[in-house]
Amino acid sequence: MASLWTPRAMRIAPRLDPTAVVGPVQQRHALLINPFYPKDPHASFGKHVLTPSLALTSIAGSTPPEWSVQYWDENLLHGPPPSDPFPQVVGITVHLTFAERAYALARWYRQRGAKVVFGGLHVLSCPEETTPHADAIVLGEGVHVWPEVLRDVECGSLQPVYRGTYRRPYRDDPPPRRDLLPRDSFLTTSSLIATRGCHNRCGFCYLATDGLHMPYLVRDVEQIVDEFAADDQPYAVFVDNNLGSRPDYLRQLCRALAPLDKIWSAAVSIDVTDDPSLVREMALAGCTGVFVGFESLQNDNIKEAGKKSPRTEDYARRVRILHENGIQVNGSFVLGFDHDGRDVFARTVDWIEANRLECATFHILTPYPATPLFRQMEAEGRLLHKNWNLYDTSHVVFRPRRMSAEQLAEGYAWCYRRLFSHRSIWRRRPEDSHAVLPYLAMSYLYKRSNLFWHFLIRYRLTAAIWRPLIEVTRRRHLKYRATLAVSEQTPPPSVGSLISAGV
Ligand code: B12
Ligand code: SF4
Repeated sequence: MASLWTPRAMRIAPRLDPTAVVGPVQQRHALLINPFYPKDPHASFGKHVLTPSLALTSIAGSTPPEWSVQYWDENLLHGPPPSDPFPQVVGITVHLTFAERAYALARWYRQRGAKVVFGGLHVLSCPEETTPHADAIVLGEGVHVWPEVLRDVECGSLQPVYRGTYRRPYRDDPPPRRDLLPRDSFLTTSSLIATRGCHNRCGFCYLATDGLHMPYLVRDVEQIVDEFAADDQPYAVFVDNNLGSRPDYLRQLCRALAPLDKIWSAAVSIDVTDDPSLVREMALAGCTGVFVGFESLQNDNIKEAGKKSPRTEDYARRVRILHENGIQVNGSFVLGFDHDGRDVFARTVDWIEANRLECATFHILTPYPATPLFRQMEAEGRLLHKNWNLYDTSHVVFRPRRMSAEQLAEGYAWCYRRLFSHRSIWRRRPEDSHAVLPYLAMSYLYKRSNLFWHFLIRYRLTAAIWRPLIEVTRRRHLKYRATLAVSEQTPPPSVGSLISAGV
């Protein structure tokens, strides 16, 4: 069983010195902060340094050239954010799980003379709560609003609220500033995004938040190819909500990516397998893993969540289509839906093992504020509290229908224990014997090495350890792909890659 002892640095945010004295405000200097959040010891710490969020690098990309900009991610364990030079503006991305930390950071910088601007999902969900903590908030899309915010700061006319719209052509966004990222600290700095929104609107998803109008928009495939090529990394992670919402676009993107000879993974819904020829195109374009939101193996749960999805009885066949194309599957499962009884835990993990999913993530059902699920739970009096720190999908924050909150919490922990056990890792090994060794190496490193991850993150060794493995994977993939291309009729045995998809 993996140790659940968690180093202090993974649990508690770095201290902000209340007595610190700072230098004069540096005009036209902006500091962008991704605040600290505590890590779930049941899951892998590795996922936090797989690939960075694009929120702040996107904002940095639209910063006017006369401004200098600095990026700080507190989760890289290098202490509190810098204060020398002292920024004129601090931009903070706010999610509900780290809202409290964002408020503490804002207080510290505002007391010393900086203007603090908030953006991100929680600002959109709970504007009244966030407003008093910042000088300005940006609701929704921030890239096109940010230059206006900075102009207003320069003129001394900063407004309390700015509104971004998701209705502009997506191709107009400048590329994110990946050059600001500490390259050694991430498995890959190539977080890419090609699309926005999703063809679904599940009641528990943040995309169903009141006031969020995010049509499915796509960028030009050439923009994606150029960004991937420019970042000089062998592996990219698409952070799109659902890269497969428009199959025609995904096909076009795959054809454009194929000549790069690089590898990538992406989140897709399982209906991407409706057309196996599209899955083949993904493999031929370098896709080695997908993160699939199966959510539940109970059709009633899927139906009530409003997700348009194939019947769950057909999931196994669809997983096989991905495996037959050498694409690893990281399945995402939500526990605690109204039709889930106490048998849900064993049934879910049994299914994962029977279908040899290389990886899986579990989430306790969490009603995000301002979503239909939240309204339903609130109306039914089932919310246990509104302590957002615990709305992180690893704590139970509502009263489940068919089991107790304690049973749900224990079942969740049990699912991870079982998934990361030697027995389960072995049962899920790829059928292709050549792929077993890399799969085991990756599984043990990713899933059973949280203390090692702490060390790698702290000493910026993530890239040094992972890149050689990625390069080996890329080469294996290229060989495999050559066999795929010539044998369209008889699919060759699946090859495991070291990289499991997703977050
Ligand atoms: C990369 C990623 C991660 C990474 C990095 C997270 C991090 N905080 O650094 C990892 C793998 C570690 C991760 C972990 C988790 N994640 Co995550 N993750 C994502 C993902 C896939 C991409 C984020 C991204 O780059 N988006 C693209 C950027 C451009 O969009 P954006 O963030 O909305 O930013 C825009 C605006 O909001 C605004 N904006 C944002 N910040 C700022 C700041 C300023 C100053 C301004 C002006 C504007 C602005 O402008 C930006 C450009 O328009 C999203 C899904 C998604 N596609 O967004 C999920 C997502 C954010 N994650 C989510 C969740 C639930 C989690 C986990 C709890 C999952 C888990 N159980 O482990 C953990 C918790 C970690 C945490 N507490 O943050 C949820 C959040 C739901 C919610 N309502 O809060 C999302 C939305 C996924 C989902 N579909 O449910 N995640
Ligand atoms: S399919 Fe996934 S990304 Fe799309 S709305 Fe449902 S949960 Fe959200």
